Amino acid sequence: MSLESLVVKLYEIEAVKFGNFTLKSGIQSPVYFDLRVIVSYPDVMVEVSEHLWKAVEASKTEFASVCGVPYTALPIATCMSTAHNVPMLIRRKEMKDYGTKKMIEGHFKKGDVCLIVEDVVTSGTSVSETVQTLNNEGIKVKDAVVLLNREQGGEQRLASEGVTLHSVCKISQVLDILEKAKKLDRDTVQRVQDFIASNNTFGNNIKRPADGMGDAQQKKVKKVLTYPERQSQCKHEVLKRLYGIMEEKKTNLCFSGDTTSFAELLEVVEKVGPYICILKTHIDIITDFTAENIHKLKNLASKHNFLLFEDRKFADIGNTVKKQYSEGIYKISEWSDIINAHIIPGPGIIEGLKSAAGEKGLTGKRALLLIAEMSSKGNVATGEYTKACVKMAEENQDFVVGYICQSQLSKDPNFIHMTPGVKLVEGTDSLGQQYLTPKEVITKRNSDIIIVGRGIMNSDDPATTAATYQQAGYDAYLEQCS
Ligand code: 5BU
Repeated sequence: MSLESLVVKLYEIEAVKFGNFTLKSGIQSPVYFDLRVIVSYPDVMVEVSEHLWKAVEASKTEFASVCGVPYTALPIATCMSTAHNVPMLIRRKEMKDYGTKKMIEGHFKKGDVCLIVEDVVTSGTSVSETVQTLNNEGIKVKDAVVLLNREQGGEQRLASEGVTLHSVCKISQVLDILEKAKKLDRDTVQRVQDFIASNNTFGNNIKRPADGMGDAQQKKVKKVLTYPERQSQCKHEVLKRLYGIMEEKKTNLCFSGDTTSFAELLEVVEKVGPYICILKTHIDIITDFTAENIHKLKNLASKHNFLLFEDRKFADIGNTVKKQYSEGIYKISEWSDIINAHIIPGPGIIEGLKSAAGEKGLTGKRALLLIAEMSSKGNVATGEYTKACVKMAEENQDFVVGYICQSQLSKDPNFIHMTPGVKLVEGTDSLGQQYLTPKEVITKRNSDIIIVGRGIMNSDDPATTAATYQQAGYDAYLEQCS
């Protein structure tokens, strides 16, 4: 089958769709590829696999095995493996809870070279994660092959990580073929071209709003906004303050002071204060809580210029969280600039918390983060749940200023991303916590704030260690902006 016939076939079976779609990132896209459907069309599956094989063959690249990015590319890689008698590896998405903690299934030797197989590449994140998992096992990756390259920066990003992307078809070719086959009208083609041109995920984004515009007229748009740019573009007072502190102190570090002793908390915060933009607390684990100690904490926050974030993770109906936030012994709304909540009860929880702040005359001075994703193994804050969280945040921008998450969910500077589960080396603890490095969190996952607890708390020299995290996080931000 020629490439043209294959593309038309993919269109006919709705593996390629045009309309209005919300992508994983929350962005609205006029085009959507859903290659999952090809499992229902074995003839298309074989054709797709053969086209991928030919694309690699033409490049004369050498490899000992193939590995499909889970899940859509798994059957495609299987077809390539069996048709051409090349061994396959399977990457697990979730680590097994029992037996061997393998992330890669299949036989391999350290130093083996593996070819990655993928259905669609946008930013290259999924391919990159698979490369990382293989690399962790000592397997090398030099090349990846993809059926559809959306031309939104994935190829460049992978190249920057030393992986050459071979594409069977680029989105520009898809549009060309479908327009010639009279499946698409000019307007739709133009709409998709404009979208692709203005939604590049890597480095400088070349905006090409209209046909016939020469290179010289093309406007360069930066991918990552600086802290001052984010500050001037966001609306919420708390967020403006936060970006101001991040710029002034050159830090995106939030310290999580998880100790049961207030005396110890105050002592360590005095040391790490200069290096952080936020102090995160779990006030209900403190045994020697007093209003006087809160007063001291607030003084430290002013002295070292950081915000207070009580990680209370509210999760009840509006009426109850309202009291939990303002009443009881902790009176959180009186001292904590930022709080967070699960969305499990629905938007009433946001309303309840917002009204509690309002009743204390603190509207605009208090802000909420929604817990969109978690760092712990096997957590269920994923997929549709995370999407619902993004929707709720967008509908409550007067109070919600961002997310606790594991990667960027929105490019809008009105939403900040804070990521827990950070250490200088990746790993886990014995109770399911999973750690990423500051560089991974900021440059690869495009989050904004690293949250570090035991990495600093358990260090012999918290001040020096906090400075190390500050540097690592800030360097990653600078790298992202450059
Ligand atoms: P650690 O010592 O760096 O593992 O502490 C992480 C902190 O972040 C700790 O206070 C947790 O309660 C908090 N946390 C988290 O680790 N993972 C999550 O998904 C959320 C919060 Br939400």
